[in-house]
Parts: sequence; C-alpha cells; structure tokens
Amino acid sequence: MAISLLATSYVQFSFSFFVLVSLSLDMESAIKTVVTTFLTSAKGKENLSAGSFQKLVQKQLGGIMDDTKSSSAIKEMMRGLDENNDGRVSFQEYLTLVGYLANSLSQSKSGSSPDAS
Ligand SMILES: *[C@@H]1O[C@H](CO)[C@@H](O)[C@H](O)[C@H]1NC(C)=O
Ligand SMILES: [Ca+2]
Repeated sequence: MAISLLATSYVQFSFSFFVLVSLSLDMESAIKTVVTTFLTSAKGKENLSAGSFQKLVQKQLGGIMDDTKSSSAIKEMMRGLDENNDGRVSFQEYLTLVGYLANSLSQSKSGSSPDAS
C-alpha cells in the first residue's frame, strides 16, 4: 500500500517534472529562434538593413502582425524601432519589436487588449 502510494506520487512528480522540462525547452527553443532569426537575416552583419528587416517581417511575422504585405507599413514600423536613426535595425531594436509583440499577445490573451472591445 505504502509502496504503491509512493509509486503514484513518483509518477506524478516525474510527470510534472517532464511537463516543466518540456515547457522550458519550448521557451529555450523560442529564444534560440528569436536569436538565430536575427543572425540569419543579418547575414553576418551586426545590424539588419531595411531590406533584410522587411524580409524578416514578411517571412516570419505575417501570422501575428497586420500589414506585413505593405512595404511602406514595414518602413514606418522600422522608423519607430530605429532608435539611433541609422536606418538599420540593431539586435536591441529588434528585441523592442519582439517585446512589443509578446506584450500585445499577452494582452489579447488576457482579454485586456484596448482593441478587444
Ligand atoms: C550596429 O548597431 C550598433 C548599435 O546601434 C552600432 O553601435 C554599430 O556600430 C552598428 N554596426 C554596424 C556595422 O553598422
Ligand atoms: Ca538603428
């Protein structure tokens, strides 16, 4: 009896441990994707050119953002991200976009998005 109870809690423990591990691996791979997406798009350079940024947004963010088909909308967004106004998107500036998207996602999931009337 005691053994089977222990066994049950062990199974539960390893199950929740497994869930925890797979969740964190999920997050790890998401972070790696964020980094490699930038590096691949930058093609060895430190910052993204306007053209590379546009391709990145069109290829990777069409499902999460509106207006990714409009190159003028992407240019406008890039101007907003380009804090030092050098016409390029640095890794930090790119993270601003990632953070903005993550924030919008969490607001729409919790139902407190301003445009979710
Ligand atoms: C890339 O951007 C960073 C930060 O904006 C800047 O310090 C650096 O000089 C830039 N590098 C190139 C190659 O343009
Ligand atoms: Ca910049």
